Amino acid sequence: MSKAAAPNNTSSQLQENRVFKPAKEFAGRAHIKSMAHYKKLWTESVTKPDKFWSAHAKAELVWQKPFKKVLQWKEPFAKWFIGGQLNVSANCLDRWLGTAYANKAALIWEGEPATDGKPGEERVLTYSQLHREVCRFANVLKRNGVGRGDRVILYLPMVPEAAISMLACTRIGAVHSVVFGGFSAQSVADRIQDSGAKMVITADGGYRRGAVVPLKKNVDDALKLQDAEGKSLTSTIEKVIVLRRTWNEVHMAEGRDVFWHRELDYVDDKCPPAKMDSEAPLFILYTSGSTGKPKGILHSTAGYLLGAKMTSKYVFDLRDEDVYWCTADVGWVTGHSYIVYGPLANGATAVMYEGAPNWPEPDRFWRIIEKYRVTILYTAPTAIRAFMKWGEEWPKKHDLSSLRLLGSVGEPINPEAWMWYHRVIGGGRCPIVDTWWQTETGSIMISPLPGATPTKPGTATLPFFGIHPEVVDDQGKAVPKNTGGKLVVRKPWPSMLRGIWGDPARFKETYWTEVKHSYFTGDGCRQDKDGYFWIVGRIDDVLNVAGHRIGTAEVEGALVSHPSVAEAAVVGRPDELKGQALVCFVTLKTGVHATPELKNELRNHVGKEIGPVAKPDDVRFADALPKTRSGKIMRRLLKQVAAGVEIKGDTTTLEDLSVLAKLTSAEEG
Ligand code: 7RM
Repeated sequence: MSKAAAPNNTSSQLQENRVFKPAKEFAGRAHIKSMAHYKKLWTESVTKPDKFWSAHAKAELVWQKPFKKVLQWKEPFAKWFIGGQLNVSANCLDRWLGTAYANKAALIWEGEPATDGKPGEERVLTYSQLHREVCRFANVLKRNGVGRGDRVILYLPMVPEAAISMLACTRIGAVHSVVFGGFSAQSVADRIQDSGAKMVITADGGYRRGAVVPLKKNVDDALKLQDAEGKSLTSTIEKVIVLRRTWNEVHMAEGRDVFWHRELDYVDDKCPPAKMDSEAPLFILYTSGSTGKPKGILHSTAGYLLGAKMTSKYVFDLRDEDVYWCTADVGWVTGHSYIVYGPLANGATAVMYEGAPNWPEPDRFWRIIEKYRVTILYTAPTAIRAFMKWGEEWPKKHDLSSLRLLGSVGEPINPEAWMWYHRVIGGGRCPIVDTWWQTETGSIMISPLPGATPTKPGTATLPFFGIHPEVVDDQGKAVPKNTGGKLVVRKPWPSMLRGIWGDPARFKETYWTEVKHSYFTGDGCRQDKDGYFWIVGRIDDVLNVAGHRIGTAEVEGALVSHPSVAEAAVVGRPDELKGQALVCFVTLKTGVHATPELKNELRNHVGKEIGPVAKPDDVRFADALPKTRSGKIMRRLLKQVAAGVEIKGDTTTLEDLSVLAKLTSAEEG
């Protein structure tokens, strides 16, 4: 075994022997019923991509004008379904009118419970009702000067109007850019400036753990911000539309700000869908990279929609009778593709929830699943680990027997969390689809298909149709099985990003320079003997300790497999002898005390799980780990803490700044 491969001999490799075969119920009924069927389709999809994508684009999407050519590839710029015209909102809504789906629930919305103990509000919108609301609001947009190609910032709570405004933009060909409600005024301003948006759609407030998030106030602040020369960052903004949600007092600027509900009085509900070119920009979504300010990831119309639709259908095995719930916020790509566009393009029923998983009690999710008889749950490992920490008693209080499929996204899922999710939430009967993808990829890239793919805890398994991922070395050459390397994608796919808004050079540099003729994902990975892809995490999070390659995710997996540990984050610290030393930040389960003995025990535990090379140099206990709003651990900050330097850079995405303060002031000992 090579040095590089040695650290892979981990608890997760032991999990490779635990194989969960597709349940009979799935193998019999799923869209893809066997491994042979999957392999045949996948092979066709990559050997004859034009034929494959042409057939699926025709079958899945409703076109206003047929496309002439499937793909034009001038690396790194792809154009898909050239000459075609279609409208995303028509594909999500109009196509269901006059069918049995018209009066089916499109969105089931549950608001956050009130502080006085009253249950959360509840709203159901059928396909025909959602269509009407989208048409009316699209007319409001037009009335306020928004047209084809104009950028619109959406800064909203998790209410149906978030989906309505996204769809209304697509109806008239405007380009939305959703900004997560947890971001600051500065982030809103930065995104307005970068995108050159004309309008902001916001709300007076949103509810979060019983408190009101002052969204409109943040927009007011954003619109006042200036650059170093005193120039406004947001001079392109002409109008602000304000939704009444919490009815708290807001300032309305005369001539600029208008109320959503008042505007509806001036419009009717007739709004024909704009004919959009396949390649027309659909949305921009900002995402953090390893350097600089967030990049505006640009997606276009036909390819994105096809990716979102097909992956929703095949990965979640969507059926007419499903009640599907993705717990992401629409401010993230997961919310775009798997709350709004994917499910609606399939005529599915999607649940949308406004609040936190542990407000007012840690059983919110399980209550909602029981109440609406949710059949498919799609959530993140970070949430699963929190539920593990809060204890089994919370899910045990509820009837979760409606669930038939579980999904995971956002980070590698450690085998312990996978097993817990499978046993406690899935009752041992639900397949888990561990879905690997990125904001940039638009839709799921690597994932099991529930009727076909045997799963193993901790791996996203195999590529989706048309996706050609490979693990390569520094020269861009494919590495042998069981060897770590860079994850790349060799061929363009329909839902891939079309660029970074306003910065084609950065697009090329970030994604198409690292490995020749390939899309560089930024993730480290290895394939096992069955060809399954085990994502290690971001390459910048892969450490090199004394010449050994160690995945932070692997060490974290080992740490959380210890009964005392709730969560762990591992970073590198510059070390004169070894290049990098391994520093672990650990939060403990309730009732466990931080002692020097436990530190030693954990070091030895990791040494035992992975190998002596991975034995941590330092274990530090923390009350909580600093995380982005989407639940990703902020390793950049932890690296600085580990190295003992001052915290620098953009900290606006911290879930809780006090967490960081605690860490920096905490003494080692
Ligand atoms: C959907 C989303 C992308 C990064 C990606 C990975 C990590 C996401 C998984 C995963 C292992 C997974 N978009 N990641 N899913 N790692 N297994 N199933 O999260 O743009 O916000 O993040 O997230 O590192 O590069 S994202």
